[in-house]
Amino acid sequence: MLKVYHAANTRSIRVLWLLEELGVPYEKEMVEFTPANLQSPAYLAIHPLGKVPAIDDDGLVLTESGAIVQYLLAKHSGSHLTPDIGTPAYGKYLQWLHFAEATVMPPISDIVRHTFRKAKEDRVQSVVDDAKATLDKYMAFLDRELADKTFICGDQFTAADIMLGYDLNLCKIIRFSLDVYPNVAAYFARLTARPAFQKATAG
Ligand SMILES: N[C@@H](CCC(=O)N[C@@H](CS)C(=O)NCC(=O)O)C(=O)O
Repeated sequence: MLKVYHAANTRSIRVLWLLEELGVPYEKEMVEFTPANLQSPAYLAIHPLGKVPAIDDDGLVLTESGAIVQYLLAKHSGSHLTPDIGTPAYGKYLQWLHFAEATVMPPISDIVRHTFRKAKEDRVQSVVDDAKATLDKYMAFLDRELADKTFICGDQFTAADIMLGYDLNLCKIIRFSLDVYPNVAAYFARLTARPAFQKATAG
């Protein structure tokens, strides 16, 4: 059975959320999210960089949450979670799917590292301040984009919402308030109301 290496609050939520939306059975392998465990020989044999998520699909080990999402969609008839391949809408969908990891996550990661993960003496406040200013710019952009949309690609819920929804959930966890971006806040509320999101974030 498909195995998902998961740790609470991490990008592996994207994989669990997608699998819940697809109704594909999986086995959840909890990963202790400590440097000692992530960098242990046993875990590095699964993810050579010591990160989550990773999946093991009958011996095929994949890392990179976005790639895992695209692989699982292709393998498990996830066409209801993407626009039709090859259409302009599909191009926009890919843009948003990758925007979530490639653009939005770096400032969030900076805030996480310099607020929680690094030793107190290694935290740099100016990194946090810069990251918050960058994130504000991205959220304001997202707010304009969502002004007349239910989901990021329009009326259809897609896997790009799963990728982005994780980012917004992390904003909540790090107390980066979404209240000043009303369209983003309403969008996030729509996403968190989904049973699949609730199952994926339950533990
Ligand atoms: N681009 C990768 C990033 C993976 C990543 O950085 N995961 C974080 C958790 S959300 C992690 O494992 N961090 C632990 C570390 O870097 O030591 C992906 O999307 O899968």
